[in-house]
Amino acid sequence: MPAKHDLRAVAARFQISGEFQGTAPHGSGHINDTYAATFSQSGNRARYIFQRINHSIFKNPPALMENIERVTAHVRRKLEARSIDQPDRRALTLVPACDGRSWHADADGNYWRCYLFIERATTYDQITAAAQAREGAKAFGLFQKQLADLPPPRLHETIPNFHHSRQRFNALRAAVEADPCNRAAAVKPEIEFCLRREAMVDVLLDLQARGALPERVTHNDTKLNNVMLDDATGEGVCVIDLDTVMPGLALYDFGDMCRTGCSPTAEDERDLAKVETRMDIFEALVRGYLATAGEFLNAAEKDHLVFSARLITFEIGIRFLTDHLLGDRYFKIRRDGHNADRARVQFKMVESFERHEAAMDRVVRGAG
Ligand code: ADP
Ligand code: GN1
Ligand code: MG
Repeated sequence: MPAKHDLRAVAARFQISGEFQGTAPHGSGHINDTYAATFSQSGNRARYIFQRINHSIFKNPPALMENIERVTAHVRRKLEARSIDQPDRRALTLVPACDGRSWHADADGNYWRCYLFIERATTYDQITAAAQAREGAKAFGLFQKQLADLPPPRLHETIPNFHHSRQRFNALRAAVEADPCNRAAAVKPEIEFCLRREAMVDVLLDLQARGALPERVTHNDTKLNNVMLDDATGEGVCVIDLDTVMPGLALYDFGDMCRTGCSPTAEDERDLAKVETRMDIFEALVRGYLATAGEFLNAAEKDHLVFSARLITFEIGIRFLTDHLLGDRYFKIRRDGHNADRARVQFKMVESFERHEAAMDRVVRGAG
């Protein structure tokens, strides 16, 4: 696929030595445009990641980049203080633009950033082994732990109320009522599935309002393809996709790991018969996450790990369904009905988590 943008010109605006050799779209994210670019530097090949920030979703890219600068520098300082090896592979490293900023705005109003490419590590849209789940969850838990003492000020909310499940539910209801693309009738069973489960959306928000669940610095987009696993050791080496790192609940992060890890399928699988909870993966996620986050989570957080899997899966399903009804304006799609397919997978997983609730509770008790 040819690049949509002039990446050579973009790359020239960053502090990179050597000769630009080429670029290609990279990864399978739904939000940003990501490219890998290759440079020749004194005869060696070096790769960089260039990303065009989706500014229709992230309304204030400079504020978002300020968050990422602070977060990556904080993690980096921690790694260096402990003399952890290969800090360049364990935290994203921003490459500065020629003017010293961490981003470049082009003439078309696009915002670009550049990271060192993390070599010899891979992200997986579908995980196939419990060890991958354990390592991914361990890395996300460590990430929360590393950011627990991020000095003030509070991070910018790059998307306000991102995980406000009540607002997400109300947005679905509004989309059903407006039905601008006349799609509601064809997804009536999916809409009814959501309406029957309305009570779920207030549970964590109420606990937070009562002070039982603390606000923390969280990642907020912990699908398992947002952590790079080392090709040689399998270790969760680096947490990536930091656009939504901001104040949130730890449970949102754990829930999204379960959403993306527990089903053996991709999140857009069309054969719903294959969508089921893998209990060995759930156990690996719990054990991996508690290995790094267990020491700071409070009792209410631990008590709601199982619930968070159901809630976040439901919430993301609601978002896919809402986007389908509104004409696919948010998530990138690659086929007609893609967002409806994604929503159906989430709802199938919600049902599966409901059926497995007792077994999942036993796993958490056994791991605690
Ligand atoms: P999106 O928000 O669109 O999901 P990501 O930041 O997750 O964008 O990047 C998309 C993909 O690009 C990732 O899944 C990963 O495979 C790859 N990627 C991102 N950053 C790096 C990096 N620094 N080194 C290597 N690969 C990366
Ligand atoms: C998006 O950026 P990406 O593709 O990792 C989305 C997440 C959803 C996810 C569903 C900023 O994540 O919230 O859970 O798709 N990110 C944003 O796959 O909306
Ligand atoms: Mg991503």
